[in-house]
Amino acid sequence: MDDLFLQALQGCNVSGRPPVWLMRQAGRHLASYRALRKRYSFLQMCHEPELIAQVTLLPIDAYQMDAAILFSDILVIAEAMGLGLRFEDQVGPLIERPITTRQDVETLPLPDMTKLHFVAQGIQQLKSQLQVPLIGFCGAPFTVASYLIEGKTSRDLKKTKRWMFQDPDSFHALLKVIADWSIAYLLMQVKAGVNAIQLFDSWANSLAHHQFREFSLAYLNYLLAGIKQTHIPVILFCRGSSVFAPQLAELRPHGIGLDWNCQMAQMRRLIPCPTALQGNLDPDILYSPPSRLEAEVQRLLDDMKGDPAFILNLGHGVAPDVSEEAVRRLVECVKRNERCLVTSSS
Ligand code: 1CP
Repeated sequence: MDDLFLQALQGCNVSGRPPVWLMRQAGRHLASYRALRKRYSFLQMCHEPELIAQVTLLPIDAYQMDAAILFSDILVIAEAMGLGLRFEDQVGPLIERPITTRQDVETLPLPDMTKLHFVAQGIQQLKSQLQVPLIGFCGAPFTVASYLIEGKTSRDLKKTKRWMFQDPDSFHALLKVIADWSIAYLLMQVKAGVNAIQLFDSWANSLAHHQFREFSLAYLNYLLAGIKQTHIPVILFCRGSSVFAPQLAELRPHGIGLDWNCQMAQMRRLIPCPTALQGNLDPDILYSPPSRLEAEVQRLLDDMKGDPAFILNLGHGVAPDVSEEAVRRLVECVKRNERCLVTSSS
C-alpha cells in the first residue's frame, strides 16, 4: 500500500514529498462523476455500496491521489435519524423535517447503525480494490446541528445561533445526540476498514472563540474520546480553521486541516510535529493558467520542505467547475518533487 498519507499523519514521512489528496476530489468536477449522476441521484449514489466504491475510486484512478475519501455525505446521519433528506440541483441539501423545538430534540431516536449499514458495505467493497489509505468521515456536531435546525445551507446560521443563545441547554442536548450518533457511526466505519477519519466542522467559523470552545470544541473532544480505543488517526478540519487551530491542537488530534488564510510554515511553529498539518491552498488557484498554478503549489511545497507531518490539500473542496487538467497538474507538481529528490540523490 502507498502509505505516505499515514506516515505523514504519524509525523514520520521522510520520502521527500508530502502526500496529496483534495477535499471533494470525488465530485462534480470529474466528467466520470457527472456521467454517473445522469443515471443516479446523489442519494442513490450514497446508498448503493457498489456505487460508493466506484465513485470513491474515480479520483484515485484519474489522478493517483495518495488517499481516498469515502464517497458519502455528512448529512446521511440526518436521514438515519428519520428527519428526511433530499438534495436538489442548484439548492443543495434539504432536511424535510428540521428540528424546531426542544421537544423535537427530546424525541430524536437513539443511534441505530442498521440505518447506515450501506456505508459499512461500501467500505468493505473498497478495501479489496484500494492501494491507498481510505479516509472515513462525519460532520462535527455543531455543523450537523446547523443543517438539522436550518433545514438547508444557510450563510448566516440565524436560526441556529438564535437557538444557541436563547436555549443553550436544549442546544447542548442536540449536540450530544448528534455526537452519540457520530461516535457509533465512526466506530462502524473503523470496523469496516477505514484507515483514518476526518471530522468536518464547515460552519464553525460563524462562532466566536469562547462559543467555539463551548459549542464545538467540547463535542469534538467528546467524539475523539468516544473513538479513542480504536487508535484511528483523526484529522480535525474547520472551515476558517486557522483562527481555531491552537484550540484544535489542545485536543491532540493526529492532524489539523487549515484554510488558506494562514501561512502554513508559521502555523508549524505554533503547532510542532508530530501533529500533522493539512492544507492549505486556495481552491480558486485551480482556475489559474498552468504556470501560475504550479507557482502557487511550489510556493507551499517550498514553505513546508522536509516537514515529515505535512499533507498537501486545499483549504476547502474542489469546485464543480474546475478542470480535470488543473487538478492533474496540481498533483503532478507535488509528485515531481519526489522525482527531483530521487534524481538528485542517485
Ligand atoms: O449534486 C451532486 O452530485 C452532489 C454534490 C455533493 C458531493 C459530491 C454533495 C452535496 N456532497 C458530496 C460529497 C461529499 N460531501 C464528500 C465526499 C467526497 C469527497 O470529498 O470527495 C464529503 C466529505 C462531503 C462533506 C460535506 N457535505 C460537508 C463538509 C465539507 C464541506 O464541503 O464543507 C458539507 C457541509 C456537506 C453538505 C453538502 N453536501 C452537498 C452539498 C451541496 C452540501 C452543502 C455544502 C454547502 O452548501 O456549502
